[in-house]
Amino acid sequence: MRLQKPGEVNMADMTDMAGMAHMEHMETAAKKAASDSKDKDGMLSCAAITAPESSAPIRKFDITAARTILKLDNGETVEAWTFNGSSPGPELRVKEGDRVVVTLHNKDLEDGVTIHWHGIAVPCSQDGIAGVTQDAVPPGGQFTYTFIAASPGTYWYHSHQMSSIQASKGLLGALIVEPKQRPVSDPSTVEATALYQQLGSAMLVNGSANGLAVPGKRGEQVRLRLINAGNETMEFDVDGAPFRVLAMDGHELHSPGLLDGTIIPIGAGQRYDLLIQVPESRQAVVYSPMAESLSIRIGSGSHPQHSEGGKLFSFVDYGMPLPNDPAPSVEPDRHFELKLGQTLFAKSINGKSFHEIPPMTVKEGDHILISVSNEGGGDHPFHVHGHTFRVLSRNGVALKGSPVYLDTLLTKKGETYELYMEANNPGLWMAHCHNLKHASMGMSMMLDYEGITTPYRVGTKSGNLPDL
Ligand SMILES: [Cu+2]
Repeated sequence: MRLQKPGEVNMADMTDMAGMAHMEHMETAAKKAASDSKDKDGMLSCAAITAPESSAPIRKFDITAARTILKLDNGETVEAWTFNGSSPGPELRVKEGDRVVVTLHNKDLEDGVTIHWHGIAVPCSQDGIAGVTQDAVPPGGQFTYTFIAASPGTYWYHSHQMSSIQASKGLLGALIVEPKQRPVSDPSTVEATALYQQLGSAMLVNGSANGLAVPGKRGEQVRLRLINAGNETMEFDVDGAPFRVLAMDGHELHSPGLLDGTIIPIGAGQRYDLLIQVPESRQAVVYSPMAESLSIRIGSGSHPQHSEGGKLFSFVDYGMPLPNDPAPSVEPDRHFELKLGQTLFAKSINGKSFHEIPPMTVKEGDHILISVSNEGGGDHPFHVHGHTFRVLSRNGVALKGSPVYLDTLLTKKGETYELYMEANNPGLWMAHCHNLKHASMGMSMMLDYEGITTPYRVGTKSGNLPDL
């Protein structure tokens, strides 16, 4: 497990510094760079990249991480790690454009804790990555995150210190950014969040082991925000009513059509917003065979007939192209090919694992093309921090429906996708599989901007182990 626990790694240049004589000097220089904004070599510290002052409305939250004995509603007791005493932690609801200020306190988690804002393009210093953008917050310590919630949608948050351990112990929650103006595609009058997670051995939705009831009258339109905060792909179907996919990963789709008998596969870390109209029979049910006791009952009529089968939803031809589509027509400045697979003992990208994978190095303003292939070892939901990418093609077939913008792409064995991204958020960013167990086994790399450095270090020396 050497790869998971290097002595000391600088994620800005991936050198394993353990035992290097000039290490102390370099660390001091880097820490100094955090206070000056640029050091003498013209390097800019990630720690100095913050949200600019603005007159945006401020929304403040306090979140305390602590060990908690949770009693579930099925009678089971779980030794959990919680945010504000529950798992999931509080649903944070803000308005588009708000300045979100969250103070994280660590009561008693010995390994330290952070919060990563999954899907939000925050400034580098606010991304919550232990050993890259900050040190893990020790017991008794605190860290205040500040960012602008610029893009409305369904997001979530989780610890990115020992993420595979801490997320499954319960350190996660939903983050909803309400739009200033409701999109025309959304006529809903009711909305509900359904966050699915694996807490120890229990599958839960919104912390319940018994499913979810969403009130709704006949004919009413419900916006359902589905969040997969577990490690495995979940497939959902909707019984009793046709439905639409309004948004993926927080980004609205254009002219989404009605679906019936269609299975929605949601990869780990992904979000789907569905629009479901309460039928004449007054109840629709959202059901996942992976979590049979966790169905979502919408409305209050008789239980609809469950229909087996159906075809898998594909975003390749769903919805309509935008009339004035800002489609990326420029030649990419950088092209990266990532093969997600496994070696004998590890999960790998291009045959290497964790800090041994060469980073994708870019500079601000670059147009980036990324080809991602899944060569096996399970589903790999590929997540990029700090950016939203556009999916151009799957298996060589260009998308012909709505444009699709994601932060997490579900890939299945044998699939290849082409993604387009603009380098518009200078920093040091992780790009990893969001089956966090795979990330902890090495399927985690960096997207580094030229000229950005960090005073923080990953490894056993600092105790910052973002993906363990
Ligand atoms: Cu994976």
